[in-house]
Amino acid sequence: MSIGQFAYANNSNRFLAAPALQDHAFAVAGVPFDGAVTNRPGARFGPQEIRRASLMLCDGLHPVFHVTPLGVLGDAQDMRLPNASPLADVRAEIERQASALMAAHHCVFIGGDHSVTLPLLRAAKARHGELALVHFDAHCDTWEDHFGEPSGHGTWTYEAIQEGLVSAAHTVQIGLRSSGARAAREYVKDQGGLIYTARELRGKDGSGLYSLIEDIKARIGERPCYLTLDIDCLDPAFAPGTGTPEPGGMSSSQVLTFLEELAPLHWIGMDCVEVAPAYDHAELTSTAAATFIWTYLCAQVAKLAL
Ligand SMILES: [Mn+2]
Repeated sequence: MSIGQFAYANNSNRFLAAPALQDHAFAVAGVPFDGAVTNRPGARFGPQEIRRASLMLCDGLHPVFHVTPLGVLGDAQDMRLPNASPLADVRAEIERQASALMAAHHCVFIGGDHSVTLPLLRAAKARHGELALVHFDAHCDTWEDHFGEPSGHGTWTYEAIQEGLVSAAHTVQIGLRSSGARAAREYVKDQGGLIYTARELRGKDGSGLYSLIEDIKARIGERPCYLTLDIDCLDPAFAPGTGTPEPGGMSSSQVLTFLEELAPLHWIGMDCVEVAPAYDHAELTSTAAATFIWTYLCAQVAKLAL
């Protein structure tokens, strides 16, 4: 036996130290683009930090789902993107690469700023049809323009509904709390969807969230569902390393309760975005992101065994 067999895999640059992507059922891919932020940039470095934080999760079974994604997971590394090109060109390239990955794998994408979700949804809609959407965020991302520009990291939800990528009635936003015009903040609700603001979630944890989670499951039913998780849904105490932090947010345990209890939905993919390591402390933010992605993957892998 070589000593390497026993070494803790802290030198891998792949999620959970998984192998390079081949014919695995599940794929992780980085989308290192942060050219559409309004405030602090840096989310292009999110994927590599989240991968590094994931390494402590690489050896063992999930405590709720009793599985590991290792064996069915490969890491596709980061997309290579035309970072200095117009946003539409960057998004076209993200969509092209995401489509190729989705054709062969159940995909988890690691951002990147939240503008990357629009092309990921375009690729997912082409494959699965109109999607249900579960959207964790401090921000509604339903602004009709981006400080005078047509699109950015705060417009994609509006655009996804307008384009028919997601069904407004089956869109659920969780954790919202930022300032903004009422028309933007309540857009999804006005279109027939569900919003649970961070204020409504105050003091609710564990079983205190179950009835709300049952409402979400009843609303979405069997529809193909996409998860987008902006790390700034968390309070900055749990996730300081992000571009647009908003105090008064969710706790890590609240998000984990949602992810664990919503596991039965027909998930077709997810992204986790807006981790900006330069503003992080003690790897809090990247560790939270890695744990959320790991929880999602374990929930899906557990279903394979049923
Ligand atoms: Mn946000």
